[in-house]
Amino acid sequence: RSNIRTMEFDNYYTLEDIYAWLEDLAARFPETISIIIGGTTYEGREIKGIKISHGPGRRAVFIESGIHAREWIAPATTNFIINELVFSDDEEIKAAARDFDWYIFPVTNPDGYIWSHVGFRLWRKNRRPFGNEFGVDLNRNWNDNWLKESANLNPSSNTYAGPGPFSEIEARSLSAYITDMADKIDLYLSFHSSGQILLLPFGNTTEPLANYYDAMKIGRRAMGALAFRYGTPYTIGNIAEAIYFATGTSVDWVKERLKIPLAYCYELRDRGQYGHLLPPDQILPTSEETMDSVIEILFQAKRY
Ligand code: ING
Ligand code: ZN
Repeated sequence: RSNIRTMEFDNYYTLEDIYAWLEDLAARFPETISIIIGGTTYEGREIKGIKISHGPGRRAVFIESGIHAREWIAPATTNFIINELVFSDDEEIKAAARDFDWYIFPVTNPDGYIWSHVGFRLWRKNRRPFGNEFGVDLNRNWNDNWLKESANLNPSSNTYAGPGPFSEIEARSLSAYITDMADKIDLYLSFHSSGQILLLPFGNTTEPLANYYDAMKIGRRAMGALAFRYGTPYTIGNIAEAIYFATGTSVDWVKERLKIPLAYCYELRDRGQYGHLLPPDQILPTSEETMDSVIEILFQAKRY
């Protein structure tokens, strides 16, 4: 199939279909949409994303999604956000689309995503081989406090941090892409599942560092907006206090190394009933409520 013109939100899509849809959008709206390549994978694929821009000089929102292969609701929700930014008639969404440059990567671990479709559904890591084992956890491989907490040096582990910081081409090349445009990024979002938790840096300490209190305040209001639609409850806190100690993660790296003012990680639905195997009938409600919260973050951030 060479392209798909409409993305439905009643099922999960393959990498091929997501990429074809992005290409089709860029072909249809060449003035505002372009394909961006955030990096390369071990198996030689592109990390393909989309840039939406209504003109020069705008601040940016950066969305990194699907860094963990099995968390299919993350790319699905990210595709919905893209779809809304392009097609919505809602005035607030149109304003958000117009006022920011959007850099969006629905699948930042393409090799793993494919493996979760054709090999093992619950695959998490990338697909680089290490002897008889495979894969580095791409959310433990970033060069900030690498290997300090909750990550390890055993390739058989689901949280294998890799042989060194940025040893993995996916994390290394994507980080270089982000670095090149860091000055214009106001908001960095990373989408995962599951647990219904909004996480903010840092993962190596429960200390309320940097702009913790402001980020918490914005986050609480955003989760209020999220719950308004379907009542879905989220907890919120820094990584170490809200879930577990974890280092070498993307949000800590962009916050600490690039000083991006706001960085959040969403653990999307649910709270464990289905976990990463979230039924397709929850794609749409999850996406809608998440979009509501992203718009609210931007609204709150303007005042911040
Ligand atoms: N959870 C995330 C993980 O990488 C996380 C939680 C996100 C930790 C961001 C640190 C930073 O473990 C899942 N489900 O992957
Ligand atoms: Zn994850």
